[in-house]
Amino acid sequence: MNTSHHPFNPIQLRELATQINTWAIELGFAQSSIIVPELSKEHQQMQQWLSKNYHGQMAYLANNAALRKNPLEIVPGSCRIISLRMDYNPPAKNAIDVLIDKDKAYIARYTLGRDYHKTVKKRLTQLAKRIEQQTQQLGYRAFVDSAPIMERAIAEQAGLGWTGKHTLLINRKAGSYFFLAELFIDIPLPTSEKLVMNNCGRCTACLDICPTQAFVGANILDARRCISYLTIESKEAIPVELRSKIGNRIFGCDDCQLICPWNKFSKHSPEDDFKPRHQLDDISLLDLFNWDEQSFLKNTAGSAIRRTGYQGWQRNLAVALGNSHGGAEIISALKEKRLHSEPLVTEHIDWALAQLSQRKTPSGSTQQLLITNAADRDQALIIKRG
Ligand code: B12
Ligand code: SF4
Ligand code: SF4
Repeated sequence: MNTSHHPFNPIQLRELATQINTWAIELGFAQSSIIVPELSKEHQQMQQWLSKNYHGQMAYLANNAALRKNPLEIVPGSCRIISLRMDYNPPAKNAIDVLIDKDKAYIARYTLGRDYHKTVKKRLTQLAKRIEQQTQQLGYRAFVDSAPIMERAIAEQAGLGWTGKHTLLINRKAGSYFFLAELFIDIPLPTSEKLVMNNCGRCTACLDICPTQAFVGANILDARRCISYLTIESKEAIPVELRSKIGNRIFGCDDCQLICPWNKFSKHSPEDDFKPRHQLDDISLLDLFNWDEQSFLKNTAGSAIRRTGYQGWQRNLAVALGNSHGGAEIISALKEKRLHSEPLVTEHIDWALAQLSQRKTPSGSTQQLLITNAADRDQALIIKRG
């Protein structure tokens, strides 16, 4: 990064800070705030979290501990972080309706459309270019979902929201369906950190609803049990005892956010990029299971779903089919795929076939379901289906 001296007086810096917030909104961000973070407490807690192995196979989370504590050191010459959030909640088929339908595939809301890394990074770069036009010189680096950065802790200090018991950031006016991103810059702009009150109160709905009981307690997630980890990050077999709890969630999970009362304030994102592609918000498990590798690659081009790879995709679908109503078509598709699959997938197909052969009635699952009425989320009910 260029560490050149910027000859701006305090008034110009203040004006620039205000302009940056306006440009950020024009570029599709919901909010931005400038900060010099102080993360020693969060860093220490993260070390504790890592020492319990809650991160599973996400070894990258244990790397770069020193940089995580002092993020500005990641970009030599930088002296401020612009912390931003972008809403993603897409207009899509009602999440609960999909979760209840055991033959449909549930894909987390954040990834129904284009890969957010691409969209958000592009906007961050556009924001940097606008600042550069104004200042002539700018050293910067853009990050979104970048591993060595504690994005949530930074955004919390910046005042973009508070950390909910589910470990995600919540904004009073917008809920939690947003991405976090950062622009590191070398201009000493006035900071705008703000302490946001924690509004979780006595609520524990997210902790209680989690289908795999992944929370060790408030604010502490054992990622190894989280469906998001199991279906996206893990390259291994899904633990047998968790398979039936996964239900029809084939890529990520939103239950702890769907139940959160603050998400009644979430508005649909105006971004076309986040709108569902290939009807991924309303598609049957069988249709997706029938995709061959080429179709998978073609249909997930430019989508974050590619991250799981074709094997991971098939593994996840096999588990969900084992939790479905079953029927001749599903059983024959599983048997057919079994002939051409790698051992990881074959083992999950065998599990699915065994589940379906044991099933006497179509709805034998004790899967926890979440029923909420979008019009009145306060009336959210949690029921067990026997
Ligand atoms: C690794 C990761 C995951 C992992 C682990 C999640 C987790 N909670 O850590 C997995 C794969 C499970 C995951 C899942 C999801 N993720 Co994710 N993930 C990340 C990533 C890359 C790093 C997060 C991290 O550092 N985790 C490590 C742990 C240590 O962090 P932590 O929970 O905040 O740790 C604190 C607590 O453990 C606490 N603690 C520890 N001990 C103690 C003791 C006490 C007493 C207390 C009070 C606290 C405490 O202190 C720690 C530090 O503050 C970030 C991007 C980034 N670079 O920050 C995105 C990020 C957090 N994920 C995001 C999203 C959207 C999701 C999902 C919703 C996706 C989905 N729909 O499937 C789910 C939500 C699951 C959940 N409830 O968290 C967004 C969240 C946006 C927001 N509104 O907050 C982020 C910020 C990505 C982004 N750029 O937008 N994710
Ligand atoms: S994303 Fe799903 S599995 Fe993960 S913690 Fe939230 S409710 Fe539990
Ligand atoms: S569900 Fe309740 S406890 Fe969980 S994050 Fe939302 S308000 Fe906080």
